[in-house]
Amino acid sequence: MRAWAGVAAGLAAASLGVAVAELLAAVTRPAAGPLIAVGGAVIDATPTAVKEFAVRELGTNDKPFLLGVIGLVVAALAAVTGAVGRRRRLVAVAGPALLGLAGAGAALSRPAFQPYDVVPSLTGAALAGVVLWLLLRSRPSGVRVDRRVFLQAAALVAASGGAVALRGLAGGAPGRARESVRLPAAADPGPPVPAGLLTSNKDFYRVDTALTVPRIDLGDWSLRVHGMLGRELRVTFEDLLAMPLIERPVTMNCVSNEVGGPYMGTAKWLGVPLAPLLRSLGIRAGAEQVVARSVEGMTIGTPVATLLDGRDAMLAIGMNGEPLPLEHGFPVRMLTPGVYGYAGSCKWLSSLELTTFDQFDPYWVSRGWAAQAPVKTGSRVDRPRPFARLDAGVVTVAGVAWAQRRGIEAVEVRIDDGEWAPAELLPAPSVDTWVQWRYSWRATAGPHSIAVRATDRTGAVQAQERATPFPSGATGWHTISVTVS
Ligand SMILES: Nc1nc2c(c(=O)[nH]1)N[C@H]1C(S)=C(S)[C@@H](COP(=O)(O)O)O[C@H]1N2
Ligand SMILES: [Mo]
Repeated sequence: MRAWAGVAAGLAAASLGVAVAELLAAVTRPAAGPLIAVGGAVIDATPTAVKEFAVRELGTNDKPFLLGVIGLVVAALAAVTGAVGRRRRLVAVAGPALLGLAGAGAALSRPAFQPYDVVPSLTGAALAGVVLWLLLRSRPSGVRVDRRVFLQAAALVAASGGAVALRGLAGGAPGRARESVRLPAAADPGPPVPAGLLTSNKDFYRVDTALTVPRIDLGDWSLRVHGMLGRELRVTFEDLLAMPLIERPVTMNCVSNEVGGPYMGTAKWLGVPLAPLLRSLGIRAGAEQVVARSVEGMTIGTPVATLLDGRDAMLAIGMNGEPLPLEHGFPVRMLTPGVYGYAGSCKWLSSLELTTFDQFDPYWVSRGWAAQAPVKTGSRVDRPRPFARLDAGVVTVAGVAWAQRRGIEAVEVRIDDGEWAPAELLPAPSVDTWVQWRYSWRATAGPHSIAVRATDRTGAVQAQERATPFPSGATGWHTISVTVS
């Protein structure tokens, strides 16, 4: 047998094995599929600096990219196994076996694993081993190789494998549970929201470590509230719908956002206020943090003092008048105004535990990010775009500024090395949302820089010195360059 035939046999057997494993996982537990499990293990093992780099360079494409890389690695290993396996049958058996063990091991390393999570990977690997064996001995020795028949068989196996894998990765019935939800009106609807202030759900940034969006069946879901409390509570989605709801416009920020970056947005959130709920359960003395856990294993810790200081922290079930989109945490997420998302806004919530700081380090804190994570005062130029080419004359410079909990007192704009000039602030509904600002600039021909800085209502001016997002959020004045002619 030629080398190319060995490569084709290896690829075909591997794609069939992966496909069957993903399909089995789709009906047992999608997170146990080999691609998702290995991807999740890679994400958790990736150093923070690399994760930050991936978020910065790839944005929401970081997950398809990772899956693609894993696919390529598996394909390369499968090709080598096929080519070498022609002569050394031990390799043809050992290759699939090792890949299967890697998939099973990754599945076992995932949060909330079950022993049966090894089944998809091991079954897929066994099948791949058998198919590879058969393909490699498909030519009786001495008979001329029938290229066409072999290629057709390999192509068929590969194509069916690819189709089944896609089906498995796509998961179960998409969003039917969500479509059945009718949100009640808020008992306390909050302040009116000026037009143009909100980010649409479709445009709202997404940052998380979930390789596939969890699809939660409302029938299976409940939230457990436990730990240092007088009594424990378990509530269903129906229970939450029956409680008095609040609706609040709140701006959310990702701590990974660079100065001028896109990872922030403002939505109107509907939910159950958290402080009265916790108080009604009897918070025991010494409880310091609430650890939120999600169905896929994220842990996010928020200080108890933060949640009880009067801000509208909530168990959010609605976003801009709709049930939470799947990507933003359906059916229920935490939302803590004024705290970066990694420290207050766990999506796909499954439990809340009251504990101490010593007892538990949440996911990002154990990776070196700050345990206390108030959003820093900031501002951004949205118009004109960086490196825009403009006509001389009056140009409207515009953007947003934020200082959740404190509120924005003033925004100033500076052209080149000129004086700081006050921008006009548009009305904002509360201290927990960004403020839109604009400034009329008489632009003259030539290259120019435009800088912005905000002052919050404590009188503090936004920090000028550049800080990286790690470990507690970026600082610095957003400055863009434009050319006027
Ligand atoms: N379950 C879960 N919740 C999570 C995360 C996550 O990775 N998993 N990421 C957090 C981070 S870092 C941010 S900034 C916000 C982003 O919320 P969004 O994707 O709805 O904008 O969700 C937070 N909640
Ligand atoms: Mo984040």
